[in-house]
This record gives sequence, C-alpha cells and structure tokens, in this order.
Amino acid sequence: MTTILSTWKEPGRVAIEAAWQSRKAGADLRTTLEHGLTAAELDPKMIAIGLGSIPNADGELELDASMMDGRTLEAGAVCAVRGIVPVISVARRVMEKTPHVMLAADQARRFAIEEGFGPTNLMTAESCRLYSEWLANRELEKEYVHSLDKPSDTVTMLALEDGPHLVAASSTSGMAYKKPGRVGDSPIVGAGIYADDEVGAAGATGLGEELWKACASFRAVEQMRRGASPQEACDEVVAQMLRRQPRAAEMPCVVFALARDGSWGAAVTNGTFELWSCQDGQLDCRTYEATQAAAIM
Ligand code: SD4
Repeated sequence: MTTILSTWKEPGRVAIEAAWQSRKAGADLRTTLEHGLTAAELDPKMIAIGLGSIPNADGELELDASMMDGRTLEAGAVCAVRGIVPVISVARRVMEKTPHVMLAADQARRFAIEEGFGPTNLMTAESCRLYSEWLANRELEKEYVHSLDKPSDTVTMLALEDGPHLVAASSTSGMAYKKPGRVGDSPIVGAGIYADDEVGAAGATGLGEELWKACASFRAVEQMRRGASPQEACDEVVAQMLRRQPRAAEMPCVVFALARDGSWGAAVTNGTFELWSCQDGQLDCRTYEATQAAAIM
C-alpha cells in the first residue's frame, strides 16, 4: 500500500495526481514526491508554487523547498532561490549530492545552474498583473493581508510505503509580497517537514513564522513517538500554538501527520484547510476546521 498526502485544494490535487502517476510507473518515494511537486511548480496557471506564483515585495519570486527521508534522516533544502524551477529537484540534489542540508539564495541558484538547471523568468503575465495591483494598493494594505485571502502558496506532501518507509517534501513561493529575503517554515527541517521511519512524518503550511517558532512538524512526530495518534499529535501542536503564540490564531497555521501504521490527521489554528489523500490511487479530499483544536486548548 502507498499512501500520499498533499496540502490545499487546487495545487494539492495537481501534485497528488502527478505523484500517483509517477508512483504507479514504479517511482520510489523521493521521486514520487519530487514529480508531484514539480507538476505543480511547472504549471503556470497554478499561482501557488513555482512558475507564475506570487512574488515578493520587489516583484521577484523567491522559492523555498525541502525533502526529508525517514529511513536515513537525510534532508536537503533550498531557500530564497530566484529564477529556477523546479526547486524541489534542487533541494533533493542538495540532499543527495552535497554533505549539506541547505543552500541559500544566489549560491543555491549557482548550485542549481552547475547541476544543469536553466535560469528562467518565473513571472507570468498573471503574476505581473497581481503584483501591479498589489503595488497600486499597498499603502492601504497591511503586511501579509493578501496571504489571508490566498493561503495556498505551498504544497507540502508526505508519503508512506510498506516497510514502513516515509518521505516528506515541500515547495513554496512563501508568503505573498513578502519582504525580500524572508524565508518561512517550509524549507526548515523540523518546522515545515519531518520524517522518521521509526514513528511517522509530519508537514506544515500556513503562517511560516509561527509554524517555525513552534517547530511544528518535529513536535508532531515527537508526540506520535510518545504514543499520540496523528490526529491527537496535530491537535496538541495546534492547541499549544494557540495558547502560546497569539499571531497563530490570526491566520491558518496547519500541521498534518502520517503515522507509520498508515493513519493520519491534521489540525488548523484558524479557518479551514483541505488535505488530499491517495491510497493506492484512491483519491479523497477532506476539509479540516479550526474548531477541533481550539476545543482542546
Ligand atoms: C511560508 N508556510 O512560507 C509558508 C506559506 C504557506 O500556504 O504555507 N502557505 O510561511
């Protein structure tokens, strides 16, 4: 049995369908998630991640991505990379071809170019239009206000196969119109993703500053290590965020987890969150609401 999870309705569907196609054709879990995220990154109509997503306050796309293998605890990540897609593939190469975990900004781009990735203009006509609109109204806007309307600028995926063996991966354009150089939780091992075959895997999406401070993914996996179900683990992480981090209540902060026995759960601090699942090709999309975690505070 192969189980794949993927965040957010639209980009999540593109990613999970592509991931399953790849898996069906015989891909291992790393390649399955790489192909899933690549499909969403390269789709110019998908404003969530990669090509044609929402730029920073300078009108430039800065992308973050990460991958972690639960068998070996190997991990690779890139952050604030401009003009390269798919960044998930660059993150995987950092994991597999360097002794490091993360490469940043221009030096990550240089590594990607050395690895054969071609520099690309990532702004589409639509992302330029959205940016111009934002620029024209920016005096009226509060920082991150657009992100409240468009929370789905990240796809985080978890995958499990018999063994059990797990891999986690994430790709993001980060917060819409973010300060140039800003990096969120998604490429940070323990914040945006975590995987350990001894226990399970977890991922995060939403307001990255708060998820990072909470070490959300690592904490969810550690809750499961102590015996919590994935749903209990996510509820506890979110409840603690709501108790200790007032900003976490203002925007969706999501943590979701997949245990090595194949069960999974998710929780969100504010609003709603859609999580796709695929069990040997059987697709489902479930909506999680903030009320459940708030209730156990
Ligand atoms: C970030 N966590 O960069 C990402 C944003 C996100 O859906 O998940 N949006 O903070």
